[in-house]
Amino acid sequence: MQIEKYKIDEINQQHLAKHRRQFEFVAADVANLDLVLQKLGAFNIAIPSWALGTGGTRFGRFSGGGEPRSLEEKIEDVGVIHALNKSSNSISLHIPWDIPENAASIKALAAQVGLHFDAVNSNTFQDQPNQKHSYKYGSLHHVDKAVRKQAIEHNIEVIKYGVQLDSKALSVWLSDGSNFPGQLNFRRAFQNTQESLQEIYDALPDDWKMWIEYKPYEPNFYSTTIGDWGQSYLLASKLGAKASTLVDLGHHLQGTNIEQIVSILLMEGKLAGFHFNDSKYGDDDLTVGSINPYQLFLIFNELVEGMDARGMNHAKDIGWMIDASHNVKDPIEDLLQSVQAIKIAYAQALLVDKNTLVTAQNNNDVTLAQEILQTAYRTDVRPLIAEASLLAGGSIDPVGTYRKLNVRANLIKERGLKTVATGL
Ligand code: LRH
Ligand code: MN
Ligand code: MN
Repeated sequence: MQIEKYKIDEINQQHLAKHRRQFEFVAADVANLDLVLQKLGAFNIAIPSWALGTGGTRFGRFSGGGEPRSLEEKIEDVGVIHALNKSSNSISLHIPWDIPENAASIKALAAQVGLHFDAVNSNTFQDQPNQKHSYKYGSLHHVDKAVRKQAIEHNIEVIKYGVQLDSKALSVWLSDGSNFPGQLNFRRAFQNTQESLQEIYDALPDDWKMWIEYKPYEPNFYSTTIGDWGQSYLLASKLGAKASTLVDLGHHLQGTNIEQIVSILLMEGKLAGFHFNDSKYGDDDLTVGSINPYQLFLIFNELVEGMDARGMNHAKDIGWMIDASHNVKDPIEDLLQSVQAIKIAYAQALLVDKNTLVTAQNNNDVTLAQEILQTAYRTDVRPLIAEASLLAGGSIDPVGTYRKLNVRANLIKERGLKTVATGL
């Protein structure tokens, strides 16, 4: 199913007068309006192929109906998202959850709806049917070389799929760790991981990157071999220029100052990009911006400042992706909300009065520095997002338009009520 542009335009038309009033009100005080709109227009966030179905917990899973039953249908769904928000022009595959058997036709299908392929993700945290060695005690860090070899080969195979799709990065997340003290020699586990990653790194094409994700716990509950940004950074530094650290917002212990981590990684040229989501307790994979939107803004504030300082292109020079899961919401609605939340935080960060902030910082004027950040954060930038979307041919109100067009009901009619998508 595809959404024709005229249908989006028709619905936009109904809201145009109100949008104009709201836009002009906020735009009047935005000094760099054209630049902000242009940057918002260029900004895209990748959608993971595993987020298009209803997630679940180990206690149960409640299907929402009309879920994509194949990679082709997942591409269709991302096409719907992109048609509405004009900010989701790529899809990230998790292999073997989604195997592009016929890469040429998959690529052509994606291109038809304006999509390309973002990073490919390897999976050595689950055993696959007919797999020779088990990952029960880890993969790249495993004490047994044969298991490590199997995991290395899987990653190299994932790169090969990615090459066929014109992806340019391999995302590696390892669940490797231990459940009890004494189970593991930390140093040996780390060195094995490094050696294994080196072999994968050596198989990367010249124009590819390796993104190393960290996570403190789960599924292992005593130690994780790449448990924090320091361990990821250390590996990325040892491996070389193509390797860098991927920040998944949910992969931090409560209270961690993520924006500071982002700032330092960026300074060192080692920030790969993001897996966006939100969390209250752990790796909750909630809709971006649903719990702590101020933190998201503060991260974007560091990003805008740090990327500008390094002369980086906001839209291209790091990876932007959502990594969320939806237990009770329509996944497409949830993803639309997530993308909007990211754009809101980005727009607010673009509004920060940087020169005055620098002066306030240099004068130790703490109150003024806080005022500057909060003034930007408290600006209702939604009309700016709507305007950028309108200019790009998208919807003023993606979730509202999705509902008015009855997309889910049509998908259920087409695909059925009892559908199960692969993924989380
Ligand atoms: C691990 C993780 C990682 C995986 C994805 C499915 O918690 O964030 O990025 O690839 O979930
Ligand atoms: Mn992730
Ligand atoms: Mn996660």
